[in-house]
Amino acid sequence: MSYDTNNIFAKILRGEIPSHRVYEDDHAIAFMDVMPQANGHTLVIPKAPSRNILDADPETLSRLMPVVQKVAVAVKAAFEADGVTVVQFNEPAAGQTVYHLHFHVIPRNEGVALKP
Ligand code: DGP
Repeated sequence: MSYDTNNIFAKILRGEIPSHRVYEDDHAIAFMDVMPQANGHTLVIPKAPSRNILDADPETLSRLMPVVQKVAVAVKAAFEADGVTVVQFNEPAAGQTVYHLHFHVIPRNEGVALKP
């Protein structure tokens, strides 16, 4: 499948849709998820146009993963969480609904289930 430049995260990157950005560098941004599965649910996306991990080039991934780690550490501390779930989905069959590569960073606490 090809990359659709009108996907919601592409519009967020271009500033056409508002978002609560918590991190930005030359290659990636992080912003709060509008449908959080837990308080502090954050999304990390590359600025490069990849549909998902299946078509992402290795350079995009190698630049993105340190940001995912940085955001995971920051979110865990900011929300005083016991742990962090880092997850991403590829194609509709796997649960992907927005077709710009993204990692979910979700603070977790002992005994607390994710919101559906
Ligand atoms: P996924 O199933 O992995 O494709 O998850 C897409 C996530 O994106 C989902 O948790 C909800 C979030 N989302 C969808 N639309 C918007 C939006 O307009 N703004 C923000 N901040 N998040 C969005």
